[in-house]
Amino acid sequence: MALLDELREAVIDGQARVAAAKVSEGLAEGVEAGTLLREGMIAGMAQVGQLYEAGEIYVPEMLVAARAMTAALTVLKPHLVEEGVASSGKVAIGTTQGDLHDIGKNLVAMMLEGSGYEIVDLGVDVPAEKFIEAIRNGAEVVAMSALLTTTMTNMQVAIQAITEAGLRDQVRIVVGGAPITKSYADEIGADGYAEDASSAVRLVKEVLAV
Ligand code: B1M
Repeated sequence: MALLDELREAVIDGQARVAAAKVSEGLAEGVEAGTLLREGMIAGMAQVGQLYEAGEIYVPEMLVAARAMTAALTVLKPHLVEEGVASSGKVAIGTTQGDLHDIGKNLVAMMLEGSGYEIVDLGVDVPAEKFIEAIRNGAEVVAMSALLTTTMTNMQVAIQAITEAGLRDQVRIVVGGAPITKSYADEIGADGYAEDASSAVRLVKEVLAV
């Protein structure tokens, strides 16, 4: 579809206003929010990653692409409500220490919020102490996101610190992000792993039901 191609190109080229306008246009034409997200925006970001790996673009171009993605997500947010999830709870979410990638984390937070969960967004580059503080303030679930192989190990550091603080039994810990796998989540003692934002909503519902 031409509109999805244009949305993808706008994200790749970092044209924030065009990306946001294409999302509005798509929604007005009846294109599903999930289709705009997956086939337009996320496909665009995947291509940005490939271009970066191939040395065809550099960090500044990645940054403007991320801004375009964020602008498009802002328009999409009210339409990203997951259906059929009724339960609620308090979820603290953040990217692990050293990690500044927040688009995926924001998307997970938006979907959870749209599904009735109270979100405490701890932001990016979150040290273990901030997760601990959020648990002490009543978070029932901690969701950690990491996009770098160098920062994913800080998930384990945070889980260890939460355990040492005597809080491990009163919180469910879920993890995700491009380099994370189910076996890594098991290895570091997390309660669950989700591949994308919709499965994160299902996962949070599951771990709260245990
Ligand atoms: Co960076 N970057 N980046 N980057 N960046 C990657 C991750 C990379 C794969 C690019 C590449 O080489 N192909 C690579 C990592 C390599 C590695 O570790 N193996 C990389 C690198 C190397 C770097 C720097 C080191 C570059 C440098 O400075 N030399 C640097 C590190 C900065 C830091 O964090 N300390 C850096 C910087 C940046 C920018 C700041 C320029 C920018 C981020 C801006 C921002 O986020 N505000 C950026 C971007 C945009 C990317 C790519 C291109 C796109 C990431 C993204 O937003 N994807 C990325 C390449 C790629 O992913 N293809 C790349 C879209 C997003 C919707 O997907 O985040 O995967 P994602 O989230 C998904 C799932 O993973 C899941 O659900 C989301 C929705 O489906 N999920 C969860 C995520 N978190 C979850 C938590 C959960 C559950 C599911 O909890 C339960």
